[in-house]
Amino acid sequence: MIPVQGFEGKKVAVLGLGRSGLATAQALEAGGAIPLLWDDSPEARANAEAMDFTPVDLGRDGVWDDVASLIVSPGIAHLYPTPNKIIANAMRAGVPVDNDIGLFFRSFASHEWDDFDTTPRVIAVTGSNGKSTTSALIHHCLEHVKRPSQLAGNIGRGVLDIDPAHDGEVIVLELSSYQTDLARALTPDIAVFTNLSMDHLDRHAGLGGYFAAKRRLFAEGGPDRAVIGVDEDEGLYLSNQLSEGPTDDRVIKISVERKLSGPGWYVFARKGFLSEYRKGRQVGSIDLRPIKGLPGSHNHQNACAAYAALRSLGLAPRVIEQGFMSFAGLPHRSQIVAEANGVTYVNDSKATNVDAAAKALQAFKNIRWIAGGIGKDGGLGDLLPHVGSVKKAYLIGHSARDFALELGDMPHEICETMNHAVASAKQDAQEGDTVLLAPAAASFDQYPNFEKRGEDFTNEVLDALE
Ligand code: UMA
Repeated sequence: MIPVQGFEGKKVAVLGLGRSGLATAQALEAGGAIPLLWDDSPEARANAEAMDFTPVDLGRDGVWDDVASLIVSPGIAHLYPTPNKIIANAMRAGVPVDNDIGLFFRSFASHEWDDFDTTPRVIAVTGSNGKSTTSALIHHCLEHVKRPSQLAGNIGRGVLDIDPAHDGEVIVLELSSYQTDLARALTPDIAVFTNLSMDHLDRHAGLGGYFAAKRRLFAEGGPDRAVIGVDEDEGLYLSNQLSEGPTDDRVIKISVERKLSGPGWYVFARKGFLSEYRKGRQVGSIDLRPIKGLPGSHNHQNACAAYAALRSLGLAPRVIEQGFMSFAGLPHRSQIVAEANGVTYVNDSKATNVDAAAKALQAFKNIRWIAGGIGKDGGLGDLLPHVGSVKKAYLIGHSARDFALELGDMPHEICETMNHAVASAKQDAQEGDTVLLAPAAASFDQYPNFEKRGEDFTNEVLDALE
């Protein structure tokens, strides 16, 4: 773990005792701070007690008198839709509110680094979609070249849980808007912005607030190198703000919608071919089509982002290509879980919003589409232009009927459960079809999280094929 610096002998409150909160508590203690821990859930408090921590009720009077900081877990709202009461009280008492990401950036560098030949570096990846795959792909390619590397953040491992860096190590962090919004220090060496689409709007009071939260990654101290997806207006604007002019190659622009040209540094993918141009000359290219772990244009965008980050670390194009070839993809993201009788079964449970689902729908043909759960604001809206490859939809969960209304004439069936949806899709499927779970909705009506939903789909498929 990374011992937290700067709070020796001081009390630091920690709200939320999930993955990030428990790692934070341990890292604070390792750095000599006195953590005061609380979670609104009795079960989470019991977990903490099992780890020898004693929870302290942060709701009681006078608790903030000598507390140096409050560290908040990303899932707990500090402002919108309404601030959590404990956070609001801390703010009223003038206690600085921060999160594990802020603690990480202030604590990561250590005196041991004085003896290193190569200073450790941090790559931070944000964006609405593709940030997990991009982060994992960067990490995979670094491992492929045997460069020391660790992967943490929104992808599932608390950032303070990682081991102190080795000489030349590269830490790859996936950061959500919840995490970038609150962090008091955000100083990656390389920052990546994949794309922006509607998500988490309740937590940021709309798209502007959501973009502002992500932009903080590029504002606080400024990374040495920024990799920016410019296919949306927001990315284009961000790249413009960071750049001194057309020849400034501190910003690497990436696209999957158009060929980028000019005197700067560009990486783009068209018709399955990735190209890198610098100072007007092509310096690298990769045929992405045979790479099984990166199907579809959304994954080609992830490949462009990872490629650009790795190039800025100095890896050669051929070495990156070899890394891409051996990348198996991430669970729940365009993950092929079975192939039988000419039918492919794909789990994209991570497609929790319309934009991610649209990308999955564009990556495959002859689709039997399993969708539904808790739909997001705006319904299926932006997805409808991309359903051309869908033969039939199998609708589950809370939004099944609403989705059915929006799909209009498209063949569909209200299935309610995953079991029913998989059984119907399997029965209907013909050779050459893809049965695709891409829900375009959150999972919480039927599952604790998208991972459990993806696992249920996979198990239902494997059972049905037995
Ligand atoms: N809690 C309270 N009071 C509240 C709300 C929650 O005490 O009002 C407590 C809960 O009882 C629970 C704890 O807070 O014990 C959970 O905190 P959390 O939701 O922040 O979950 P963690 O386990 O700490 O996981 C967090 C990220 N979760 C969220 O952002 C919601 C994980 O991202 C991340 O992997 C992990 O830190 C390690 O960094 C998950 C996620 O869903 C994958 N991210 C969102 C997404 O990808 O869309 C942003």
